Amino acid sequence: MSELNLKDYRVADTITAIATAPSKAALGVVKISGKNSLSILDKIFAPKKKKDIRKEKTFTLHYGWIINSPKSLPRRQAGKVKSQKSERIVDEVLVSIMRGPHSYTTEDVVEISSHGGVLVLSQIIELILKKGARLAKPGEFSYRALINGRIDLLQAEAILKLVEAKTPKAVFLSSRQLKGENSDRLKEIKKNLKDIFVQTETAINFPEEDINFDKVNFEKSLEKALKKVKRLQKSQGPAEIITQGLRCVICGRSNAGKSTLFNRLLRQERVIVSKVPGTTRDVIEETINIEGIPVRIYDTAGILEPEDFIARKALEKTNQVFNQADLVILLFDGSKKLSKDDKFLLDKTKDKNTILVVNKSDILQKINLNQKAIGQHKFIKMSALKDNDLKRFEKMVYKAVYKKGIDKKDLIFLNQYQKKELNNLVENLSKAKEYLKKDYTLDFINFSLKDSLESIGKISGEVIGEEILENIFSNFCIGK
Ligand SMILES: Nc1nc2c(ncn2[C@@H]2O[C@H](COP(=O)(O)OP(=O)(O)OP(=O)(O)O)[C@@H](O)[C@H]2O)c(=O)[nH]1
Ligand SMILES: [Mg+2]
Repeated sequence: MSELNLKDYRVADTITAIATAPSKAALGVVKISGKNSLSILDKIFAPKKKKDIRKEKTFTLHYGWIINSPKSLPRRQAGKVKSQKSERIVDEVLVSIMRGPHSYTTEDVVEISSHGGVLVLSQIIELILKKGARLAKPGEFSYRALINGRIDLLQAEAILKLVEAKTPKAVFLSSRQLKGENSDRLKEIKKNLKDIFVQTETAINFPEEDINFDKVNFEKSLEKALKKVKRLQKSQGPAEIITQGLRCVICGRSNAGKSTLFNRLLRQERVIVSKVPGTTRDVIEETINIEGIPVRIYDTAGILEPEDFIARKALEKTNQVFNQADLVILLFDGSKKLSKDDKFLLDKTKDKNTILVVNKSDILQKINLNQKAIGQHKFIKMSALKDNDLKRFEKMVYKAVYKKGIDKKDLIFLNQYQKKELNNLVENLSKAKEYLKKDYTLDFINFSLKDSLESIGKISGEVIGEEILENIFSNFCIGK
């Protein structure tokens, strides 16, 4: 992606870009935004019906031809152009007009739908550039929407996530955020905080007026705001999992049935299964879909004491995916007593989000796994071979992602800057609460609230530095 500099984002310019993927396709779209959009269109477009395109209403569609005319022929008509030199015609198009402020950027926007050839699209762009527009930088249309107040930073993030979405659930959640549902949540928190901030300001600035500072009510409001913010903070983890996939590693001693379970989950014979211990000697990754969540599932090698290079390498890779895992599935062979390897792995997963699976429930059970060893982990007995309880197991995986207290509708997508600010927000509000409890002077509380309000402004994009904006929008594709 090209380097981006906010100084390039001169908002007075009329900008243009190809909005569709640069490949052979049935249709392609070129966008123009800015105050000269319509006058530029007028210079390159010959509508079928004679009309002054600059005067057409908003949200109207016009059929005609893009022409490469050296002469200026205002109010030309497609019929006339066609009968003249054909090399002047670039393409047959449909043009839509969206006048500001009711457009994506809030400026006058024109979208030209042409045939999708790369050459056609670049010829149209070239014509538009010749008539005075400049090429848009990555994300510049969305940037204009942001600074013109059409969207906030949460909605900008939602646009990015919508474009990248890999499952229907990710589409659903990002479109909710784009609609402004999370923006509204943030606005409400801001209003609450502003109210209590004003109370501290008044009490500090007018002490002589003996304003009754109602500590009990103040504490209640603060607590309420903190709760809402913490909920917001909690709902970002699962959102990330929904877009990027949950990393789920199957571990266990040799022959426990890891590869059997892996194949079952994939519904295909993806990896080799055999009764020979040490069959799998690599880490294999596949993505499955459990109730709309992409799960990146890893089959690993069961050898814990490698004797050759391949086994050593496999163990190294297993450790790597184990450390990054969001969820560990630790498999035991139910027909055998707990081994040294089992105990070692149990100890290793002590602090990990883990599901313990006692496999091979279809044959005689000898396993001696007591409650102490199970601890806080989720636990299931099943048979990967016979498919018993596979659905119940998948439900457990799903639930392991959505921990208690998280409402699916609640999820929020944030970029790294917004995440940092949300953490600051929680920290500052907790501080304010602490100060109040310890009867510190109101200045301390006032200060923390001020910082909190600033964090909210940074999350929504109201107050945000140029450098950060540059970084955010350079992740967008050109034309967005
Ligand atoms: N009876 C029974 N046998 C099973 C079950 N799951 C797996 N097996 C058998 O156990 C043997 C080992 O299965 P794998 O899936 O290869 O085990 P693994 O954990 O991947 O083994 P390694 O790759 O060697 O670490 C095979 O013969 C499977 O058919 C089960 O639920 N019940
Ligand atoms: Mg295996």
